[in-house]
This record gives sequence, C-alpha cells and structure tokens, in this order.
Amino acid sequence: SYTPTPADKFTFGLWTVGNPGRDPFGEPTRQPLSAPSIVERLAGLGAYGVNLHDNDLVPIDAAAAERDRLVREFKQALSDHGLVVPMATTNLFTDPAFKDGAFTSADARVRAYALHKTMLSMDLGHELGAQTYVFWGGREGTEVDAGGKLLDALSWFRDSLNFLAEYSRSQGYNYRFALEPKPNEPRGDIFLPTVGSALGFIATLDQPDLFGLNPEFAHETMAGLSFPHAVAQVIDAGKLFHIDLNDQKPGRFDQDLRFGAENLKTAFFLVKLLEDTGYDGPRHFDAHALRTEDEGGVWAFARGCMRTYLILREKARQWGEDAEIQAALAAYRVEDEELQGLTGKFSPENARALKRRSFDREMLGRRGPGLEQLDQLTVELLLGVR
Ligand code: GLT
Ligand code: MN
Ligand code: MN
Ligand code: MN
Repeated sequence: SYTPTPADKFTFGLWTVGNPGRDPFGEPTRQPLSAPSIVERLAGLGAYGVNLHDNDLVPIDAAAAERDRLVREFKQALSDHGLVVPMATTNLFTDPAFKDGAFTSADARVRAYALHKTMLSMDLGHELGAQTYVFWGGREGTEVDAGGKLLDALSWFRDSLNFLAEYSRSQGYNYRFALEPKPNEPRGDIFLPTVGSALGFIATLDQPDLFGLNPEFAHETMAGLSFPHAVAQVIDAGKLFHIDLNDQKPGRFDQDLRFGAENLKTAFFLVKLLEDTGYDGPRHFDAHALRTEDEGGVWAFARGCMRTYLILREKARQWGEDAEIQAALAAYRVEDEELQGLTGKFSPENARALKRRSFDREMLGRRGPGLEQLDQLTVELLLGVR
C-alpha cells in the first residue's frame, strides 16, 4: 500500500513544501503557504513532523506580539493534527548582514549577532519540542581568500559551537547538535565541505559527544562523493543524529530533487543501510517541488518522497530474502576462521604466525567475486522482474 504513517518518521521542513519556486533567475511561481496550513496538509499525507528555521515561522523583523501570535497558531495546528517538531535550526543566510558569514564573519559584530539570533532560535525550537538542532553553515565560506581568514574562521566557528552547546546545557534544553556539510552554494567554497570534514572538526570541540551530523544526499553528491559511503562513515562514528533526504545530479547547482527522482539505485542502498542499521531518527526530506509546479505538484512531490522511501524499504526487505541474491552474497564474502583468528587482533604470536604463512597470490588474483551477477540481480529486483 505504501501509505506512510507517523511511525515511519517522515518529516519535511516548512521551507521545503513551502518553497515558492524562486531561483536566482526568476521570481516565485507559487503562492506562499501558511505554517498551519502546511501542518494540516502534511498530517493528512501521513507525515510525522515538521522542521523549521526561526524565520520560516517568524519574520526576522516581526514585533513581539506578531511572533507570539504566529507561534501560538503554529502550536495549535501541531496539536490539532498530531505533528511534532523534532528539529529546529537558524536562518543565518538570508539576511544581508550574513553575506560574508555568520559565525565565521570577519566582523566581530556579525559573529555576536549570529550567536544572539541562534540563542533566540534555540529558545523557539525548545518551546516547540525540538530535540535536534541543525547547523547548516550556508554563508560560512568565501569566494576569495584574500581576507586571509581560513584558520580564524575555523576557530571562530569552534568558539561559537562551544558557546551554544553550553547555552543549551545552561538552559536545560539538552539539544543534540547536527552539523550539515555542503561543498558550495551559496558561497564559492563553504567551510567544512563534506561529511568527513565535519567529523574531523567535531573531534576538536569542547563537548564532541553533543555534536553529530546531518548529512544531505544532494550535498555529498554535489561534491562528487557517494552518499551511502558518507552515511556509513557517520554511522560507524556513532554520529548519525539526523538525515536530509533528496536527490541531485552531479555537477549541477543544488537541486534538492524529490527523493529517488534521479539516483534510484543509490537511494535503494541508502534506505537499506538506514533500515539494516536500525536508524530510528526522523527521515527528513530536504527537497522541494520543481519550480514548474503549482500547489498540486507540491503535494504530489511530498507524497512521492515518502512513497519512494517505503517502496525502497520493501525492496530492501525482498533483497534480504531473495535466495539467489543471498547465495551470490555468501559466495562473495570468503570466510576463513583460522586466518581471521590471526588478523583480528595484534599479538607477537599472531604476527609471527602470519609472517610464516605462504599465500597463493595467483589464485587470489584469479578469483572472480561475482559482483556483476550480484549487481544485475539487484537491478532486476529494483526493476520489478524478480
Ligand atoms: C537550505 C539548505 C538545506 C539546509 C537547510 C537548513 S536550509 O534550504 O539548502 O540543505 O538543510 O538550514
Ligand atoms: Mn540541498
Ligand atoms: Mn537546498
Ligand atoms: Mn539540507
């Protein structure tokens, strides 16, 4: 049936289904949607939650009374329709004040304003029940490096994240923080451009355990990297705090396509990875309908993201139960108990025994592991003929 329910934990951002279709060359093609109306429609489609930037809900120049009304109406819609807000984040990229960075601006006043804005946004997120707080450093980067701030930027970024982690603790918010890497766009080069860079940076923070990743399918793909490989490394590090699902052609601008729209096989192996490893966080679709679409297209897009995920989840289950595929897989992985005993952990005895062993190198080089057949079986399963 592939009809989502809240147990599937599908989420969208107010900015995703609310995207009015503006691009750098053209005006919006759709009317804005109010936050309460988005909540109502997403709940009707079987979503679990909705995420937001501070300014997706409250305009940056709203007066206090206006803010309170918008938050009240949003909370009412959430409780009327049974949606939650698992993740919140800060818009540190739209306002011209952030044109040369927020936490990494060379202007100390901008850095201070970024902290001020983020604390207020963390207050809002907490009020809405969010437990994960995302940092996408959209403007944290450069086009030209004549400013000479590459090392300073990293230490300003670190100081800000350390400050905000302490703020979260002091307020009793206990957020888990998720860094979202992206290689470029809107900046020519964004700091911490890939999953690997972010993992390395987290180890330099005061409280690394509070920080993890929010990897995005499109962003690793823009960098020419494999998203399942990146996510596997994040899982291995125990850092998969959140995930942004969408799709992307390599070598393009940030497309944020409907999940599964472009790289179906990669999407399949990603879903399989998430399901096999028991990831139990939200499956967030950080994507938007094509600019060509009207509001009907927006809801077809949202339904499509969730349906494709559920279909791929079912395909992953079939893959695990397909006798021919499992036999090919078993043949691919060669076990050898004695050798695994020797290589699992160093000891002087193991090292000595291994050095004495002789290996049939030519036989090892001749062996065909059967990957062509295994991959073809996978393709046929995805094409629906198995
Ligand atoms: C923006 C960006 C996304 C980030 C969002 C969080 S905003 O749309 O393209 O990848 O996840 O700030
Ligand atoms: Mn993106
Ligand atoms: Mn985007
Ligand atoms: Mn994203």
